[in-house]
Amino acid sequence: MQNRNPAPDPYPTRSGDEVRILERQEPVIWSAKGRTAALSRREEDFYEENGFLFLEALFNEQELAGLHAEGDRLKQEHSSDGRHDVIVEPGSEEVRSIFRLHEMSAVFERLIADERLLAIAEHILDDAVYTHQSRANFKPAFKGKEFDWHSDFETWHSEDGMPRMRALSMSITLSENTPHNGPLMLIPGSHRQFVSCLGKTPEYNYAQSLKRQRFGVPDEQTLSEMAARHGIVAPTGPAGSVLIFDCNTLHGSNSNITPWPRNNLFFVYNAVSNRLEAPFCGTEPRPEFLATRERVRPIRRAEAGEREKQPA
Ligand code: 6CS
Ligand code: FE
Repeated sequence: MQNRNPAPDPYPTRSGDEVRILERQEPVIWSAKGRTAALSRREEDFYEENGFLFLEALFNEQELAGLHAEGDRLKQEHSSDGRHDVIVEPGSEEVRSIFRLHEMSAVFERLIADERLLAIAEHILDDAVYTHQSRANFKPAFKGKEFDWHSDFETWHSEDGMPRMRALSMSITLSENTPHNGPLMLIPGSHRQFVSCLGKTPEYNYAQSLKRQRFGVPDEQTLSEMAARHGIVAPTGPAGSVLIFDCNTLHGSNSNITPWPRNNLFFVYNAVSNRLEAPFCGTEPRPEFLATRERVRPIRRAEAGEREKQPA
């Protein structure tokens, strides 16, 4: 598909052999600060400066038990049916990711609309929001493989046509994240710059990139410089914690050779005003299970009553 976006691309990437570092053009927090009960002023400042925020133990044990059961159910139900939205590990049949949680499961659909999460997403993005992508990432004990360094926005911009940095991710931990079981690592402050990456995106890149990402991974020199300047952090904590991070924060994770799985849910909230256009790298759009293009539905608040009526 030719890039039919009329305006010049503010974030060119994967267009050849040139690495460029470009300044971010958008704010990190779109609303006026201090106008939400969902985050304290300190939390807002931290997020703005670092491009992430870790909220420890936001969900209680009972809620967590319900989420666990639902995650296990989906994994069991879909582990061997070869669905295109269920990704297995490179070199084995272990389930690595299950996509489209918000359409596959009423429990996860409600969770995405949970006031504690939605209020933060709407505040930071200052707009109604919809689910751009949702997935469960299972990093099984002993065998779980790594995720290479990347900015999600780099992929969503080039392969999905997301125009601006007006999206964020929330990772809800279903198992304890320890320093050892492959927790998500981030480069704080990296969200302020866009690292334009090498290479040219092949068609159907996603079939490979969801197992092991090769395009959209910054070169080693740039990563070394960014890490030297900002350091690397890996928030750890109990199951039921939430890691919120900006769409352009560089992140990745190591493999898991411990006996403890590292499972989490991953929801991407995008501003409705930031809907997808044609992919900026000129490829065919990725399928809907990876990137919502057609079924854009603003997330409606789950009423407290509604949440209680239905079993978690
Ligand atoms: O493809 C995606 O949308 C996401 N998955 C990977 C492995 N990298 C980019 C982005 O986070
Ligand atoms: Fe990512």
